[in-house]
Amino acid sequence: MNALHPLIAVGLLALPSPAQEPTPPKTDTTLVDSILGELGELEAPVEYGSQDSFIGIHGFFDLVYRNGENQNAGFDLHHANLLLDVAVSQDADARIEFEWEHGGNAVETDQIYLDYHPFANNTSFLMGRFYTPFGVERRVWYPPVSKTVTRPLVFREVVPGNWYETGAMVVWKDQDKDPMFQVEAALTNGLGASLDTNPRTARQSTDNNQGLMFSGRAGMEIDAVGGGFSWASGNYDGDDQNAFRYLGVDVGIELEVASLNAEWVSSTVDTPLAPGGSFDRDGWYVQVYCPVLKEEQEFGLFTRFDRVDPDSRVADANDRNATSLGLRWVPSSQVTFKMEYQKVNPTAQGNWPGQDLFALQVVLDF
Ligand SMILES: [Ca+2]
Ligand SMILES: [Ca+2]
Repeated sequence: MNALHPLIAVGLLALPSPAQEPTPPKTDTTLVDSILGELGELEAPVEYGSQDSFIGIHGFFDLVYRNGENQNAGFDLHHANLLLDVAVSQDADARIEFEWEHGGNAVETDQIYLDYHPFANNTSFLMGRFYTPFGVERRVWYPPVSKTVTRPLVFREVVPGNWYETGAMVVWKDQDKDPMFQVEAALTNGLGASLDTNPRTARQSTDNNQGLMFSGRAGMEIDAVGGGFSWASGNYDGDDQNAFRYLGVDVGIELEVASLNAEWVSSTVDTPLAPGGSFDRDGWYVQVYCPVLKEEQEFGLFTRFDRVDPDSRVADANDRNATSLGLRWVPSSQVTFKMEYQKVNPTAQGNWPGQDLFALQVVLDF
């Protein structure tokens, strides 16, 4: 932040009051010196900080109207996110992301990390809280970017949604080549005690055990086709006895007429109730987006097929698939409208409430 230019400051002090006849201004040089001295100190705080930081402030919010079978209908101010992206120096950047979810009922800091890249070979070291390098849905979930209103079932019930972790990560990218390779690897606290019952609440800020989680993704892009393998493993209970493992595969194809994204995830969780036993969770999705308009206004159609089995031990109504159809319209810069119809089908008998869902979303990003 620039303080007042010293000449402007002197000019302000010297201005006559409008009610008076213009008279030669008298300048209290002692006062001017004193104020300029204070301004000088404001420009260079002694405690911390850099005069040369560049701070980008961005964010978005989205309002969703949902009407699903056997559910309450209504509006949800789903996300309001504020992102500070700070360029501190040639080799250090930072990101801080605050999220107010559901009108502020849930407040989280999704990401706070230092991105340190002292070498010129496309290697970054992230330290702090960041999204686990597993799969690629984490890169496109933001409502202004995502083509759909809902997120894939497998990334809510197997992978814990915005899977943030605290620790350190290295990102290596061979970005100027074709094919392009990218490797991300992280050592973090890992998931916590509720993983066997609820993956989303198993995300944790401070570790509940001695063990760390290793996770990573190795990916490649050739022209319009990309893909990768992801892995995560650790122990989730307080005694480091019960392990979890995640394996993921992703594929993406970007063509002029359509883009296709597909991911498959499988996870094994040791079962504390049956020592030596374990169960599996798995699921996948395929999503296709077809742009109809690209210039000035964007308009496109999407469809997605989801499949999830959150617990291999039982065949119940939680084993289900979902088919989504919808459209996305960007009528003016930074304003996005989406409409989605989702039909959910349990693949086993059970007590799942049929969730024929109709959703409307408006997003503003800035
Ligand atoms: Ca741990
Ligand atoms: Ca099942």
